[in-house]
Amino acid sequence: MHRDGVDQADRRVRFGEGALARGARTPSNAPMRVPPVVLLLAAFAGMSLGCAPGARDGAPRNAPLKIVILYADDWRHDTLGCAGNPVVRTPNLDALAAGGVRFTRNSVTTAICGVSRATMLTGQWMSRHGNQAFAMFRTPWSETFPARLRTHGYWVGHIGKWHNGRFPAEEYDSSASALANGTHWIKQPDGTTIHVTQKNERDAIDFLRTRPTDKPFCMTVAFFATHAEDGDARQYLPQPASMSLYRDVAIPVPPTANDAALRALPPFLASERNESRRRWRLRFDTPERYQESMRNYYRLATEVDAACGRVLDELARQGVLEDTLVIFTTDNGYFHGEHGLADKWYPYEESIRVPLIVRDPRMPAARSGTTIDALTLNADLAPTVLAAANLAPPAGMQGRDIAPLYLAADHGAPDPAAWRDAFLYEHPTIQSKDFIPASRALVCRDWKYIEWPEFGVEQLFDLRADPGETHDLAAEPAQQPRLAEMRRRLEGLAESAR
Ligand SMILES: [Ca+2]
Repeated sequence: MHRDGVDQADRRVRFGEGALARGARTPSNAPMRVPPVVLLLAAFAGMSLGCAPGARDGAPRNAPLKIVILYADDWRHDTLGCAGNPVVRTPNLDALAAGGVRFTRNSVTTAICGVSRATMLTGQWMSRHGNQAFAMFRTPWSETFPARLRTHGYWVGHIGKWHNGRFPAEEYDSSASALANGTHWIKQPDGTTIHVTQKNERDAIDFLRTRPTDKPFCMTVAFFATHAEDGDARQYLPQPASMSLYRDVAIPVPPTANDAALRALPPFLASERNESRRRWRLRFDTPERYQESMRNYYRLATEVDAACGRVLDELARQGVLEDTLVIFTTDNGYFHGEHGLADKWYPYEESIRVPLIVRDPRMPAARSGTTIDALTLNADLAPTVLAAANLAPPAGMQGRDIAPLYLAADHGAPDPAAWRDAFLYEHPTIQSKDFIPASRALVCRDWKYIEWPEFGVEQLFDLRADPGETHDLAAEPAQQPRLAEMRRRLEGLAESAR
């Protein structure tokens, strides 16, 4: 019943099938419903107003875009073929990036499912939305992007994983398929089982086929994959049809997946009481287990990629792909054994950086297939979606509309004066400081300052010289002025995040 999941993705690579792989968005043949002159005007508006939020104000308005957010779980920035990963096959997401723009320095402000999803919905840091783990956030629902869209006439649906307390079904037009499960295989009412990625895809396509066609829609597809199945020692349970994928591939072991990097961590992270180490033992503690875990993890990713391809094919079949803002992103990154760790939570790059691919029909054709390295965040998603619907963000929303970064026709880097050059990362204690300790960080383009408040420990990394973050410079006498400045700046951002 799910045999064609990966096969179809493979065919697309070989034969160029599928709406995106056919090159529907190449500059010369992009079938746009919006007249090119309108796009041109929008592009000029974006240029002249720079990167300020609400830069489209005063510009000729396009119709509100339809919105599809493809949202995967525990999937870091480089688990994409188009991001240079030498193993994982993601032909549909690669095609999405080829017809859109990929943000290479996109991060989450908190790397754990529930908190990051609350930020995605509210456009706020944890300090403001108040969800410290997996409960409902304290921000009024009316200030979330789904609520604003629905109030303004959108048909709004949430498919798949929900990790913010009780799912508020009454706030959505279509929500029968919101899932609270944490398993890869789901028992259905008729006694059969279905893989969670298949169910996510099926529910998404049902939403698209049953929506009213006289109003715009917004659909979030929250895939459970590539999250591990926490209660199963095997951790990753892909579909049988995927098992031939990567079977003969030797997955490269990251350069910092070793004992030396583990010993370089603060001792409370290198401790066997730390949950990241327990999960490392489940997944990565022998070379054989490392290979098997990563193969299965990448199989789950390729299954999500194929599901995304079929959702996009459905948009194309309905003739609405060129009216739709499509976003692919995820809720947090993931350690693949780097530093001797597994999972996420901590402020290192593997854990906080996530993919962000945006395909926007307003985008100048010359932007197709380009990348942008501005420091974008999960907090930017809500205001970006609202702006695409011609709606202003609520006053308490803290992220910024990223569209001005790609609506400008030139390929240059964003004006550093017009976009953030640093951001606050924050993570709560989960259970206890020994299990998952709290952390904060100031992340700049080239430097990162990390604070572990429960242990009074600080770290400082030169990201340019030391991208693996294995040489802590916090004790270096020459770095004390920088350390003091970064401490001060972190406090300032933390204050304004509340
Ligand atoms: Ca997650």
